[in-house]
Order: sequence, then structure tokens, then C-alpha cells
Amino acid sequence: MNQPMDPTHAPAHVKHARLKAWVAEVAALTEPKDIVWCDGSKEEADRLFALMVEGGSMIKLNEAKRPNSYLCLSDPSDVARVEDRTFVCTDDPEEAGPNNNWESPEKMKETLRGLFKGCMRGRTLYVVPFSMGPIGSPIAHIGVELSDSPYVVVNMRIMTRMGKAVLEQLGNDGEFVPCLHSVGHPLDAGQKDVKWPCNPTKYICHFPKTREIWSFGSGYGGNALLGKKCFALRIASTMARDEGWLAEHMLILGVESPEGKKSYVAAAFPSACGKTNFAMLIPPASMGGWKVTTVGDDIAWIKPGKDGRLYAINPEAGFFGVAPGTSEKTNFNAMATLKENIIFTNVALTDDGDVWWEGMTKEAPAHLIDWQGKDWTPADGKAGRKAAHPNSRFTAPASQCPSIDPDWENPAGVPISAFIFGGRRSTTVPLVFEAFNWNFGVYMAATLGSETTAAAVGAQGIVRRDPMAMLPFCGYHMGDYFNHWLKIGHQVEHAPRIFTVNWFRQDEQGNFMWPGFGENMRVLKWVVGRCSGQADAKQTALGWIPNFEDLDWSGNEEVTKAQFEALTAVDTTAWKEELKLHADWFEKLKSRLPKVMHLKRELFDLTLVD
Ligand code: TSX
Ligand code: MN
Repeated sequence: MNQPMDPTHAPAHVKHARLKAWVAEVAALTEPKDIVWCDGSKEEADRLFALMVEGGSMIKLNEAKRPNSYLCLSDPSDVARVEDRTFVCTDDPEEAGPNNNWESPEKMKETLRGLFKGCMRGRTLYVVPFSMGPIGSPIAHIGVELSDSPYVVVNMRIMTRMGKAVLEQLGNDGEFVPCLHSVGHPLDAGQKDVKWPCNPTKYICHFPKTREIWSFGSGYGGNALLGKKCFALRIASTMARDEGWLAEHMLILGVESPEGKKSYVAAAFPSACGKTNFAMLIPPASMGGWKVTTVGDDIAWIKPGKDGRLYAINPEAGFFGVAPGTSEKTNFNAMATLKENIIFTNVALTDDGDVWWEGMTKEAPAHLIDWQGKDWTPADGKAGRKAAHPNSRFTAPASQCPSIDPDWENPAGVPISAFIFGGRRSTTVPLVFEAFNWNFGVYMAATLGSETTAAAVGAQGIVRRDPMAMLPFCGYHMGDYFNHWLKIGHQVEHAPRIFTVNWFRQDEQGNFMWPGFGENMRVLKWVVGRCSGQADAKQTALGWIPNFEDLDWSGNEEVTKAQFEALTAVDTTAWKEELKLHADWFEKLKSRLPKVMHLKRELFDLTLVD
């Protein structure tokens, strides 16, 4: 007897009825010409790269200079996440909070069904099963992305654990987050494809109650690689709230002492603070064998362990990093990671088939093809035209990073000793301080701010509040999120200590007062020293601040004691002004702001005396 034809084209080994039913439903809606279930193999990726090279949407780089690597140039209209087109769809708008765009799930689904109707005509629908975190880890979760973009497939293969092994883990009835994506550019019979298909109408939509993601119209980054910001942060943050864990916009790094004692810290920084550089920091050799290892550069999933500590995994398997500014000087380990098996997006192409971006080398090559496919020379650079887009990216396997931690794929995660919150602040915020207690640490994180990088010398940017660096990524009301943080700290027996750092304090002339980069190891050593009771500090209104003698200065040639005093000074007048800004900020979240936040602010104000 003939079997009825499976409309999903699922391989015989796929027995997950719910998954197959969903794929069939999406295929009926979007009308693709074909359905391909991705196995995650190298052969599959090679086929897709060949397809994209043939279609003109990818350039294969010089095999001798950059083996197995590709360059992709996007449409100039599709170069970044679209925050104004990003929605959290809850029954009650108050649940989404002032930090999210809101629409009702019913109304949004209706709009989206209209847009997705027939949107994959003439294209292949790829079924991309992926695990956020090591497959089978108790901290990991699975998603399945349905996308009509082969660019998404090859990026997801680097950024997540993707393919057959994930389907096996899912079994017949495993839980997964359905992630539906289309570039929104159907091809009618005979119609030629464009290099970067997308749609001027864009919607990046999250449905926390049903744990679904629908993304339409963009092929770029966090709009399209749905495991990252959409799942691992926006959906996962609501899962974490409901289940008692944390999904954070944090790097995870290991600090190893010369004696081999290992500690792990997780750190949150708003954009343009050098988060990936910090995750891959190389300590000064003069510090005598201190080492930093990388667990992750962007996202941490953190769950309480049986021993009362918090354990973190990096849910990702790759780095989707900003290219401009990355050099052997600023991030040697990143440059080493980028040697092969890389997808570059919107950087410039050199005449010998390699890549270049602003800040990669001191001198630009004499000729380039810029990110828009046009000829570029250093004269264009001087006239202000960038060769690489400022948000151009590399997609790189984490396993290739020289500083990758031996336990980066440990399914149990790594124990976190400290949380670090940092922003770009030219004034007011000292180099480093430790909060007196958990609640005060949460207050500091909730009021975290960063300055927009000002063009003029000495000019101060405006401070944008970005609590826990989560403002664009928290899938629910920020006030509830602060409350969740307060709760977690009191639920776990050994909560991490909380620190604030600022690498960007400036003197009156507008010079950075701290050398930063590898020198940040001196601060990091003090942080882990505090956690193990081995580092001293003085008490201030802000919290515990190191005395000059409390940092390891071996080999230091840059920072004098006087400079350090200025770097760590608590400017009472500036903090009085800062607290007024905190009050303005809290006003925006007042409907759900925990009372503890107000109380901490008032207490802080009373403590600030000259
Ligand atoms: O990434 C940075 N880090 C963290 C590194 C582990 N950057 C780059 C930020 C842009 C994304 C920094 N920039 C850091 C820093 O610690 N500090 C600064 C500021 C700074 C810039 C240049 C110098 C010193 C400080 N010095 C010279 O250029 C010689
Ligand atoms: Mn990020």
C-alpha cells in the first residue's frame, strides 16, 4: 500500500508529530517550492555556500589567506536590528512594559499571517533544529527555526549546535521554541532573485505565553538568527522569570591564578564598551602567569545549582561580533579566531580576496571594494566614507578562539563568583567598586548607563540608561525584571558579589585616564580577590573601592598613584546629580518598580555627604 505523501519532506527518522504538523502548517501558509531539513553537516553548508556564491550573494574569500571563509554584502537598508519594529505580544500591555513595543497576540498573528501568506513562493524552506547550549545540558533549550534564507542556515550552523543531533535529542515529543523567519521576498515564476532579499516592512515578534517567535522582512543578525537575541534573551528571559533562573546579556570569562585557582565571572556591558575584547582579554605578562579564558562573549544562561551557587552556560556556539575596531592590538584572540571558517557580513573586500575594516590595521589598503560593492580608496576614508559598515560582523566558531575555556561546553555550566556591570562614562563612575550587598548591586545594575560616543574632543555624550545591558532584550516589564533579580539573590545561598566598572573615565582634557584592554586584568584580579577574601578595599558611599596598594601593579608603567586616586574618586556633587537622573529613570518604570529601588536611592542620597 502506498503511504500518504508527507507534505513536510521530513526524513524517515523524524517522528516528532508536533514538529511535523507545525512545518506542514507553515508550508501551507508560506507556499515554498521545496522543504529541506538541515542536518548540520559540513557537506550541507558547502552546498549552501556554493549556491549563494553562484547566485552572487556570497563571495568566497582567498583560500590561501582565509580558508573556507565567505563575505556577504547586505542590502543597504538591512544592516542592523530594528528595535522600532520589534514587538512583545502579551495579553496585557503592562506585562510587556514601557521597554517593549506591544501588540495583542491575536491582532499581531492576524497581521503576520497576512504577510507570511505565500511569502516563500519560489524559495526553499529550511528546517533548522538548534540547541542553545550543549546538547542535553540541563541548562540548555532547543529551538527550531524555519527560514527561507540560506544565509541564516550557514550562520545558525556556526552560532548554535544545529542539525541531526538536535532532532535526536528532541525525540518524539521534546519541547522546542518555534522560530519562524522569512526575508519576505517571494519569487514568482521566472523572477530573478536579488543578492540580499528583504522587505521594507519588518516585524520581529515575540509571543512569550506560547513561546513563539515570528520574524518577517529582514535577513540581518538578531532580526534573522532567531536563537540569539529573540530566543536566548527575549523569550528566555520570560522563561527564566517563570522558572527561577537568569537569561542575561553577559559575557562569561574564567580567571586563573598562577597557582591554578580558577574563578568565573559574568559581565554585562551596553554596546560599544568592548565586551568581546574583555571576554578575550590577554593579561600583561608582567603579572606573572594570570590567565583569562573565554566561555562566552554575549549571552549567559544561569541556573541555581544544588550547592547553592549559580552555574552559567554560554547558550551560543559562536561569536557574531562587530568587526570595526577589532585588531591584533585591541583583541589578539579574536583576530586569531577569525583565521578560517568565517562568515563576514558588510566588511570591505581587498584586492587579494581578503577582508578589511576600519581599525583592523593602522593604514588602510590602497584599494578596496566597500560594503556597498563600490571602489574605495583611503581618500574616500578621509572624506568620511567607511569601507566597512560600522555594524559589520564576523560569524566565528567559538571553538577556534585561542582563549576558549576547557569547560566552555560543560553541560553543568561554570560556577559564577562575581557579576560585573560596566558602562562608558566619562565622569562620575569610578574605575571599579563592589556593592555592599546584593540589593545595592541590583540597584547599580538597574541604573547602569552608557554615554553615546561623542565626536568632539572632551565633549560628553548623553547618558542612556541600559539596565543590566538588557533594555532592548528583556521580554517583559523592566520593573518585574528588577524584582526577579532581587528575588534570585535571596533564593541562592551563595549569590555572586556584584561589581561596577568603568574603563572610560576621562580627565579635564578629555583623555582616557585608564589604559584599559589587557590592563583591565589588574581590576579583574582585585574582583576575584574580593570574592575569595584576599583583596582589601576602603569603604565609600558607593561601596568598596580598592586603595592604590590593593591592586597588583607589577610591570605597570602607565598609572601613577595620583592618577589612580582620580580614577577611583567619589565625586559627591556629581553623584548628587546622578541620583536625580536615577529618579527620572525610575519614573519611567514606576508602575512595576520594586519599592526597594526607591528606598536604596534615598538611602544612597543620605549617605552621600562630603
Ligand atoms: O574594548 C575596550 N576595552 C576593554 C578591553 C578589554 N575598548 C575599546 C572600546 C570600543 C569598543 C577600550 N577603549 C577600553 C577597554 O578597556 N578602554 C578604551 C579607552 C582607551 C582607548 C585608547 C587608549 C586607552 C584607552 N590608548 C591608546 O589608544 C594608546
Ligand atoms: Mn549583544
